[in-house]
Amino acid sequence: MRLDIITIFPEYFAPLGISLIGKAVQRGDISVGVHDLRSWAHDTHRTVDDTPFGGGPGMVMRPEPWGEALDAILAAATGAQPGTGVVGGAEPGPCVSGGAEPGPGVTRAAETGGTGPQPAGPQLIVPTPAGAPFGQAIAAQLAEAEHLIFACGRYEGIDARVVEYARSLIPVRELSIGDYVLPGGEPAVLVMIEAICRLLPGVLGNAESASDDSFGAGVGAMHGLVEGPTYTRPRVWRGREVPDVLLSGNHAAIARWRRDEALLRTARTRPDLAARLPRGALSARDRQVLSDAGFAVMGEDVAH
Ligand code: JAH
Repeated sequence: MRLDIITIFPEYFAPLGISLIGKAVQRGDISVGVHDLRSWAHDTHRTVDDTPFGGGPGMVMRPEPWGEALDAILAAATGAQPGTGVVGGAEPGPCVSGGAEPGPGVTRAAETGGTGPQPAGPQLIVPTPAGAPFGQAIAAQLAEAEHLIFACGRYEGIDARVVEYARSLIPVRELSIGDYVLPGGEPAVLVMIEAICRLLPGVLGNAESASDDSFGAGVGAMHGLVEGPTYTRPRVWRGREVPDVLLSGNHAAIARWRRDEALLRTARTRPDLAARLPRGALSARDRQVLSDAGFAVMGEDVAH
């Protein structure tokens, strides 16, 4: 997988050089380019912002550097192999300005919604509080992508014509990681890259961990539920014991206990998720567990 990030703070992405992603980059499973937007600002102060048309507070990112940045990255993607990833470092290669002619593979205007297969070639991801919610399902879709380009906005956002222009070249997704405003898109991009890359084959190390965790990738017993508690040694710590069932060796009982805990925790802390559980997701036993704990269970009084 190829990742390109456009930002005015390239140093922000130093963490991509460590841990699971750092190792995947070293192996060559992922290549990362971090690009300073100011490389494509040509005035003496390398200005990337300007006052908003129509008035209002703050500043807006100017479209020209963004257009050149996208053209250059798309040209590099379709021409020779992209240069070696630059993590937390300087701008790779010379700035291509003007007529970067997108070649085959970047001229589709198709939108990437829904759950279908990922388009070949690059797509643009723009973090914004106005975007569609980024969740595990979208992370799993994007883990199938060939090339993701992330555009980090700052200030009051990027001139709207940039996304419009990008959509004329490649699929674009505006995504939100939650209902809060950040000073810029950088933290959201790190979050999305971590969530996507841990799903890549070989990146996590333990193939089971990704499918059985909270929001497990659409399969598995815990789909749609958050995880219950986990324990390791020592069996007794500061007077607190690990639940006996986990030491019983009875795998069916352990699985049932874990499901009970996941159901109760989901009902307690994520009523929004509990309400969205699809019809048929809860067994009679599941319903009993929830109603014993005092939760109203939809459909429990419905005769079939
Ligand atoms: C803020 C550009 N969903 C979280 C999120 C994502 C992006 C931004 N804020 C919050 C943001 C300023 C400029 C993007």
